[in-house]
Amino acid sequence: MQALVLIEELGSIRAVAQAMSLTQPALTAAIQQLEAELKAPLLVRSRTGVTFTNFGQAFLRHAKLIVAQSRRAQDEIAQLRGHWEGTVRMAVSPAIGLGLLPQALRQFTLQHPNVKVHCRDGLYPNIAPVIRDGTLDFALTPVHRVDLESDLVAEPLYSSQVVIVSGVSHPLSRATRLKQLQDCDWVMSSPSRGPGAIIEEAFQKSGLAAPKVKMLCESFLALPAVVAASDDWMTTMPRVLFENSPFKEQLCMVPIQDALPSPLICTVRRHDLPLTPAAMQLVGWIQHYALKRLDKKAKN
Ligand code: TSU
Repeated sequence: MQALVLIEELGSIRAVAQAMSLTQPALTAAIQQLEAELKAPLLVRSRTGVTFTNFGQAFLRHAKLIVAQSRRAQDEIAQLRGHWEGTVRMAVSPAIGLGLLPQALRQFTLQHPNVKVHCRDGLYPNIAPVIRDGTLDFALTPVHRVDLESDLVAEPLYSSQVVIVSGVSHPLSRATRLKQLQDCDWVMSSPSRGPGAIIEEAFQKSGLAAPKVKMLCESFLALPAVVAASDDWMTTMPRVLFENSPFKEQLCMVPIQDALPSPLICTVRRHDLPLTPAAMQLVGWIQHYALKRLDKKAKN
């Protein structure tokens, strides 16, 4: 099963045999034995590589979950025995990555120096398949809770602040009302069910026609650069991303007075997969700093 998961990742039996320190004939024989047991071909081998049959794709969905679960089971037992090792795998939104994550990780890695952390970018709903198949332990991402699929659970952390941003030379960079922006060209930072859709929601609430979306840019590394280099594009991004952007000098936070929706950042995980003790502790640190942040906000 592990080999099949790796075959999908690496695309070649030879590469997988190497990665698993097996000979190619031994790996091929193991896969053939599995195919014989299942009475179904899983792979199609060709000169250009290897692809999955429909049976193979169906089996792979189970294999991924089983491989991820057995890794978690090993981690959990080791951690319950007091051996804090293994890996926590998560995805984070840009607001978390630039906001709470650095402090939370610092505390966590001081506490558990032998637990590896694998952190990647990701927003709901795009990230849902890799939470579902067990690749990730959890994601820290904005979610419309009404929109959450029933096999996932979301626990709220805090609301992030979103701002409208243009290049400094955009003719409407000093606009104060949403309706002034109705003819602008927009760069969306996520597909429609993600937080980038906030601008669509804001336009709808203000009784404006849907914004003209000219580009979908799902790279938060490229987004500020792309907008900074243009005189005609507007976008939305988390305030913390604008404030920390190396392109800040070429960007302008458009001072719109109409309220914009604030995405609720949540911890999202599969409802039927409990977190490992290490994952729980890391989430605990994130919750700790989220609460501190809420306290500070309430005091100001
Ligand atoms: S964040 O979740 O607060 O990082 C976020 C991401 C993307 C957009 C708004 C907020 C557009």
